[in-house]
Amino acid sequence: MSKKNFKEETIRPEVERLLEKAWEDGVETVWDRKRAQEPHCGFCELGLSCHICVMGPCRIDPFKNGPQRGVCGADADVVVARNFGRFIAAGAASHSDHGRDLAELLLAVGQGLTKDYQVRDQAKLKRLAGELGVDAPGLDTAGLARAVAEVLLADYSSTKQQLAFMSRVPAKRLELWRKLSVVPRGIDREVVEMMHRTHMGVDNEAVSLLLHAARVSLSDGWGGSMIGTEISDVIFGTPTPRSSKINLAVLQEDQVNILVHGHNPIVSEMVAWAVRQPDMIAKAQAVGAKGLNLAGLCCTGNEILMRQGVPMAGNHLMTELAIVTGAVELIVVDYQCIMPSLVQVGACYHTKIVTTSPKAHFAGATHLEFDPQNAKQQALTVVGLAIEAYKSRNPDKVEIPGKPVELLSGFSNEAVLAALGGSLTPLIEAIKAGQIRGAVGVVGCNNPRVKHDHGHVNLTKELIKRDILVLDTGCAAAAHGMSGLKTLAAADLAGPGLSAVCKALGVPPVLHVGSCVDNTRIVHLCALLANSLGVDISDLPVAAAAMEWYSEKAAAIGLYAVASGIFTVLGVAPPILGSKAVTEMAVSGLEDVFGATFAVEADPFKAADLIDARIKVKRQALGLTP
Ligand code: MSK
Repeated sequence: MSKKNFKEETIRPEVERLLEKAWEDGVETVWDRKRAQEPHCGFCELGLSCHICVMGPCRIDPFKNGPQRGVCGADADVVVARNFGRFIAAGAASHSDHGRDLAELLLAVGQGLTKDYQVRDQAKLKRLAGELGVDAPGLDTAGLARAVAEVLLADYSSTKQQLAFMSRVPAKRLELWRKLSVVPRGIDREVVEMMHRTHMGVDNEAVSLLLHAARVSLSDGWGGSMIGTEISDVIFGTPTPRSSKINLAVLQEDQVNILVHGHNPIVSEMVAWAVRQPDMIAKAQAVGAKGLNLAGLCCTGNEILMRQGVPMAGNHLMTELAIVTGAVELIVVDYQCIMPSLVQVGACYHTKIVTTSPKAHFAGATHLEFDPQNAKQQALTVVGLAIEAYKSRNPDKVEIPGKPVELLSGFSNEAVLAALGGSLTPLIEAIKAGQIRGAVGVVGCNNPRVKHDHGHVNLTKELIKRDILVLDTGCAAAAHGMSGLKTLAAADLAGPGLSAVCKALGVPPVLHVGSCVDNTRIVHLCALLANSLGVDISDLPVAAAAMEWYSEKAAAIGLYAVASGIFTVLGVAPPILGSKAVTEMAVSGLEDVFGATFAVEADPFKAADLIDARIKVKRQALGLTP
């Protein structure tokens, strides 16, 4: 990359400086590789290339000069819908498999097969057991853990008619899903059925494929992801508000720096335990460091920030740049959103990459597999490797730009309810009075095709200015944190109504609700609000936005939001524009089906206008001032 481009890539001066340093150090980054891929394949961008079978691969010509059908006879609509169906299935599978790992861990806890993990939130376990109908009198914590895990693991099967958490869905919404035959049955079943439907010669009708894609996504949002969130709270504790710091400058020049990256708290929680062990701190000091410093990246960072206040070093596009500081001894990863390039970037410095999941091996990384029996021991080994790596650090290569930014995190639904005094009534009253005009989930990734954090931060600033509360997760949450939007002082950036509510409650106008799987907290909160008001989720003045999304998981989240009745703005178009039928369905037709649609808008200021207009319409329909 030539030097002049750095400013165009990010809103953050410290990221810009590290891009420059990467260039000086001869390190290739995601932005370089993106440029090397340009121009991107137009057929693929439009969803018009098909490699589902080997009669092809095939391409449908969008300009109608070339082939309009693949070798099998599939037209543009079928090719696009099949591809999109598989895209959603992959995203849902990723979240749901993460949830399964947690359900299996809870089962192991219940069976007494691990000493390293326990139930930290017994009250939540009891509540969940009651909700799931397994609160048998006389069951101790282990018995409840076993029973809850068994019920939730059964949701992955193909023998049920509906998932356990359908009990949380407002009656009108569930009735609609029943009419449309999209009530999710088994989590694995819906994904498998999508793979079946999209095999050549099975489902060849775009609307039918899209409806099943919605069913798959619902099995994620009200199934696999929800299981992930709820069990993480049970095992590791339900988040409560806590302050911490964020930005690359949470790395410490005089300490052994360890980063956790990925999604699942199963590994990061153990590493957080290991760095607190006095003998490990002493070992770090013995090699000349002042101590051990742990920080997070991406969603596993969100998990331990929410629950333990462990600082965050940054979001998706900053993962390579964290290594470029020259101050990171080790990155320990679980799975998802971990660029394979981290191994090559690490090799340019002294940074070790440690993989931990049997599902996620990286060529060139050190593999230390974690399981419920060995987790603490493996975490200690990881920390030992980091201390060893510190000896190889080259002080001349160390540069940690910027300053840490304060933030408040930990707003689980339980914490929100507690802040409101135990009931949703004050929030509902504030919405009715127009102090809070609505709420928006601003979520999702970074994407090198979008200026880093520009979409998230500008949209959110616009929304809060208009008295719209923002709830955030994932890499969007880190973006907001680094821009100072998760502080009490940020209330001054909000409109007068939202600002007054935030000041009265002592909360920021942008509430961090967690990682990507924790978007389920948002849909659950919407369900609670809808139930309180006796309406459907689609009647609420709410919306969602993913301005910089890149992953299949984000697409699955967007689709379950829309299928749940939440208008959703995407800053990057999904690969569906090659089909008029599929595109029209996504941006308008779904309104008649689910009472919500997608909109595609890359400009965060225009996206704010779209959301604002939607909120006005919903407020008026409820008889409220717009
Ligand atoms: S980590 S899915 S880049 S939000 Fe959840 Fe960030 Fe997107 Fe991964």
